[in-house]
Amino acid sequence: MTSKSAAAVNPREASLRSVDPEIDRAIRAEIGRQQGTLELIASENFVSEAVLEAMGSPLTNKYAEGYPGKRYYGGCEFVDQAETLAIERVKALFSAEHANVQPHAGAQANLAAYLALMPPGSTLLGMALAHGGHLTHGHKVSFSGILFKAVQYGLSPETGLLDYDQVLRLARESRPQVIVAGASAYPRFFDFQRLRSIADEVGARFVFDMAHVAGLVAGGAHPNPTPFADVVTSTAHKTLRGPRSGFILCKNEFAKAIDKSVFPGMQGGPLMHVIAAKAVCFREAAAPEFRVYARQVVANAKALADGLMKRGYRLVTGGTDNHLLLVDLRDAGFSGADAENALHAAGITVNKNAVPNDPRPPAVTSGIRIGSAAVTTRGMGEPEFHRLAGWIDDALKRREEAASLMKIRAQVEELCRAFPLYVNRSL
Ligand code: DSN
Repeated sequence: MTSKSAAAVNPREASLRSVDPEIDRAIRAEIGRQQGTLELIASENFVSEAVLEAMGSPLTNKYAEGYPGKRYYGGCEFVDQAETLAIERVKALFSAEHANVQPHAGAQANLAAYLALMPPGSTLLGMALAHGGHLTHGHKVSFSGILFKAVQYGLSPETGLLDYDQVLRLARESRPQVIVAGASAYPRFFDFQRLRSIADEVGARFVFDMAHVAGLVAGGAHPNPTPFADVVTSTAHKTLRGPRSGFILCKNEFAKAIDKSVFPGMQGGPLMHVIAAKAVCFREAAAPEFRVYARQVVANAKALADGLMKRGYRLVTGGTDNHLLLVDLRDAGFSGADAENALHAAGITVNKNAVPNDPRPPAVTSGIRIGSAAVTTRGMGEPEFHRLAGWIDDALKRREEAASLMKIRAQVEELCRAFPLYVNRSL
């Protein structure tokens, strides 16, 4: 006869609701928020139930430092299968020679890429956060500006577009070891060929951070940086619609250095449940329906851009090629923070965002960034985005009228009910 110790815990015996009602309540409230509001934060999306299932699986229990077939722990035969599937799928998706799917997030992917290509103290040329770049592209408060001599490029004041002549000039002057491109708030394509030739001219490595547009690339709605860059970094959770996490693609020449830089250089045990969820995401993104999705994301962003410009709003670069737009509120008489708050009250979630040459501080800003990926996942198309442009305009004009904002919110909620989300997750 076997006896069960009092210390035994069968994870299936108790639900979250009974073990931790406070956390359960917070999660349910958040699901309700996602279901009942319009999510327009450009870096967010809604993952599938299949991705959620993989993320919530007991693979979280497994330590697997190392790589498939070369682990520092026993019992890795099944997580090896999951990681190998993720690697092969993401290589096929982006036509990459080598992939590392272990970075916990995009910032880690960038750190690992830089440290694989240059020692601390080297020069990094990247796009300024204030011009649409990213903290990890050389901002002084991030490791990228602390560990490296960061030189920053930006947009041309005349055209509002990325100033490639400035990139070339700064590259010639500073002789960087790495040039990084890619953005979190730039609505246009990058000229990969031009950046490649600038990097070649000064003997730099070229890293492209495609975190924002990875899903558009996978779905054929955006050019693929992989043939041009030495290393491509990304997250999986933005337009690519996967779990919150990062990954790195590179030429075979850099494979060993990248893998060593991720583990043991930068991380310990990989999150195997998240890697399994990435594999699911890469499979979903390879399906023909994902190509339809990616095209619709861009069409919806363009519809919203047209709707806002028609109503007199100024957009940085005058429109969009991708999933996001940046509304320039410098002449509007109210700030990005005011706009974010008014839209929040109307059930529309965006983030305040600096615009180039923003006179306001980063916690206030003179812009809002709007993205189309998440609501497109709900099935919304151009007609809904045309309505959305009207609501955004109304909410900003009536930003001090609580009753008007509530009225818009009621219409938003009605629209959300027509495009349900996570229907199997009852509240
Ligand atoms: N914070 C992300 C974004 O919102 O774009 C980038 O890391």
